[in-house]
Amino acid sequence: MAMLFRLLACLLLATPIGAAAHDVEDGYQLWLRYRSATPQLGARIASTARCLVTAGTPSLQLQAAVAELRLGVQGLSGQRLPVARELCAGALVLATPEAMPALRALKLPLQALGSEGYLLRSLRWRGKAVTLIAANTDTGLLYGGFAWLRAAQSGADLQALNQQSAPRVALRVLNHWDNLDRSVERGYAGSSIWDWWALPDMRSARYVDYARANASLGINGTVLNNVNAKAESLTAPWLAKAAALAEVFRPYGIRVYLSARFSAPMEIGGLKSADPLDPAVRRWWRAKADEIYQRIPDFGGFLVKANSEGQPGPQDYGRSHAEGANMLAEALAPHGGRVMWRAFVYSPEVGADRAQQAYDEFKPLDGRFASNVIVQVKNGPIDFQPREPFHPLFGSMPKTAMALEVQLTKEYLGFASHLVYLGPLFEEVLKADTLQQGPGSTVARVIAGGGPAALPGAMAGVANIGSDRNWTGSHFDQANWYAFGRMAWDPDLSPAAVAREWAGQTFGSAPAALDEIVSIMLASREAAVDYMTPLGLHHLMGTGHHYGPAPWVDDLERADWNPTYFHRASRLGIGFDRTPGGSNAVAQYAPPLARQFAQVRDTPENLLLWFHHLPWQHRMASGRSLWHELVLRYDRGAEKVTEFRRRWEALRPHVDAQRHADVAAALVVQEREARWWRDACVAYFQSVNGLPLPEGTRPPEHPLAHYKGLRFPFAPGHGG
Ligand code: BDP
Repeated sequence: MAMLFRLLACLLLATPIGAAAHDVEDGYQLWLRYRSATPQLGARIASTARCLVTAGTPSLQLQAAVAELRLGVQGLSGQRLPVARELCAGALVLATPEAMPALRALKLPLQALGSEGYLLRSLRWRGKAVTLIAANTDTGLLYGGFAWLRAAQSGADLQALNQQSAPRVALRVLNHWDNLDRSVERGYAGSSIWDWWALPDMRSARYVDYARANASLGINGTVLNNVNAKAESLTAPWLAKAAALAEVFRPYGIRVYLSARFSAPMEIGGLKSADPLDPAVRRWWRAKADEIYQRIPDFGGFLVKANSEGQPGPQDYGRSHAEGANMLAEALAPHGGRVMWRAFVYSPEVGADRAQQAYDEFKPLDGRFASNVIVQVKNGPIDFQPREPFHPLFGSMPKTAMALEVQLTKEYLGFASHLVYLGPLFEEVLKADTLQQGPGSTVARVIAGGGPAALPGAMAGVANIGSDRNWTGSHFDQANWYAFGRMAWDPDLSPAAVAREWAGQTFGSAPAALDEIVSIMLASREAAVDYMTPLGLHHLMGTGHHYGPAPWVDDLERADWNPTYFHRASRLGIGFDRTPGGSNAVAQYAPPLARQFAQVRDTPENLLLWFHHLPWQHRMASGRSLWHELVLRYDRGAEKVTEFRRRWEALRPHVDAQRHADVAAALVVQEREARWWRDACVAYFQSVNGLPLPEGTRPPEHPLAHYKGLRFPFAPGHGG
C-alpha cells in the first residue's frame, strides 16, 4: 500500500503542466492549466480550432507552438487538434510570409510586428472561416499561439479576433540569483530549479515547463546564476551545464546569459590581473567568449555586478565602469552578445547620501559605453524598497542603452508569504515621467530604446522561482512573475488587466470571484507599504536577512546600512532631507521634478519622508500631525491584511481546496507579520519622540525591548 502510494506520488510530481494532471491543483501548472470554466466555452473553443495548418519546414519554435496549441485545445475543449496541410473550416493557421507566400496577398500589417510580434485575425480564407496567427518569424508564431490560448481562456470572441502586438522592450530577461550549490540568494521558493550537479546529463522536465511559462509571457532571456558570481561558472564543465539548459530553452525563444565575475581571468585563467586595459586580460575574455559561443551559439551575454558590495571590478585598477564594460563588450561583439552592466553601486567610502552614488558614477559616463552594453538600473535609487521614487539615472543617459531591473522575489516585501502583487509597483516606475528629454520621457520610453541612436532596451526581473512545487513559494507570487513578463512586453498594460488575466487562467473562477481576487491583489502593495514603510520611509528591515522590522539598528559596519541612517528620526522629527538644504539628491532629477521634490507642499505624501526631514507636528493634508498620520498608516496597513484574510475566506467556494488552504495559511502569517511591523515601528518611533499615541490607538502588543530582542539566524535567502 505504502509502495503504491509512493508510486502515485512520484507520478503526480512528474506530471508536466497541462498534461493529465487536471485534478491536481497544487500550483505547478501556473497559468497554463488549460481548463475550461464551462462546457459551452470548451465547445466554442473547439469550433474555432478544428485543425491546425502550418507550412514550411517546422523549426524548433514552430514545433513548440504547435505542441502548445494542441495541448491547450485538448485541455480546454476536450477535442484533439489535428495538424493538417489543407485548410479546414475552423482552422487555426500558423504562418509566416516566408513559409506561406499566399499570406502576402492579404496585405496584413506584418512589417510593424518586427521579429517577435504576432497578429491574430479571424477571416475568411479560400471560402473558409479560419483564424490566422501570423508573424515574421516562428518565434513570433509561438508568442501568437500563446496569445490565442490566452484569448481563448479569457472568454474572448474567437470568431472575431483582431489583435496585433509587438514587444515594446527588446530584451525581457529573468535574473536568477542562483548559486552553484543550489542555494538562492534572496530565494524563498526552495532551492534553485537548476539541478547543477545533475546537469548536463540529466535534464529535469521542469526546465521545459519553465521555458513554456516564460514564452507564454514573452520573456526571451534568462541569466542563470547569481550576480554575486563565482568564476567557476565560466569553466568548461559549467558551460556544458549552461549549454544543456540553452538547448532546452531554444525552442521557446529564450537565450541564456551568465553573470560574469570580473576577476575571473585571475581566478580561473591564471592571470595576475583583471585590469580591463591589460592586453592579456582582453585576450582572455575574447577566448572565453569564443569558447562560450562554440557551445552556445545563441548565448545572450554577460550580466555584471562590479565594484558593488565587495565585488571586484574595473575600479580596482583605477579604471571606469565604462572601461570595464567595454572590455567584455568587445569580447562578445563578434558573436552578437551583450553586456548588462549593473548600476547598483555605492562607493566603499560612505558618502553624503547613498541614494546619489549610482547617478554620480554613471551619469558622467554617458556616451562612453560600447553599443552592445546596456546599463541595468534598479527601479529606485536605494534598493527594491516597498516604495521608492524612480531612479534618477533613467532619462539622464540618453546616449546609453538602459535596462530597468525590478525584483520579483520579495526580499523587502514580506518574502513569499505576503500577498503583495507587484503590478502597481511596476506601473508606478514604468509610467514615471523623467521629464529628462521633455514631457513624456517615461521610464517605459527610456527602456523601449530606439530613438536616433537605435539603442536596444531591456527589463530585468530578479526571479522568484525555485524548486517548490508551486514554483514561487506561494500561489500569488506567480502573479509577479506573470506581471513582469506581460508588462515588459507591453508597459502600457494596466496592472488590473494583467491581474485579471492571471487570476482567470490560474484559478478559472467565476467573474464575481475574479473581481474579488483582483481587487485584493490591487490593494495589496499599498497595504504592504503602509504596514512596513509608509510616507516615504525606507530600509527599516532586519539586518542581513531583511526579515521583519528593525528601525532601531544603528551599529552596522557601514553607516548607510543602518535603518537609522535612512529614517533619521529624533525627538524633533523624522525623514531624510534630500532637498538643497540637505543632501540635494533632488538635483539629480530634471529641473521641474527637482523643484517639486524640494518643496514639502509639492512632494507627493507617499514620498514625503524620502525627500524631507519634518517635525513630528508637521500638518499633513488630512489635517493630522505627521506622527498621527504615520501611526494611522501603520494601522491601516495591518488592518487591510485582516480584511484580505476575511475576504479570502469568503472566496472558499470559488477556489479549489488545496490552493485556497495554502493562501489562507500564508495570509495568517502575513496578518501576524503586518501587526509585528506595525507594533515594532510604532513602539520604536514612540520611544524616540516620546509622544502619546493618537487617541483610540491600540498600544503595541509588546514593549520595544521584545521586538529588539528577536533574532532570525536561519531566515531564508541570506547565505551569510
Ligand atoms: C540587495 C540584496 C543583495 C544583492 C544586492 C544586489 O540584499 O543580496 O546582492 O541587492 O542587487 O538588495 O546586488
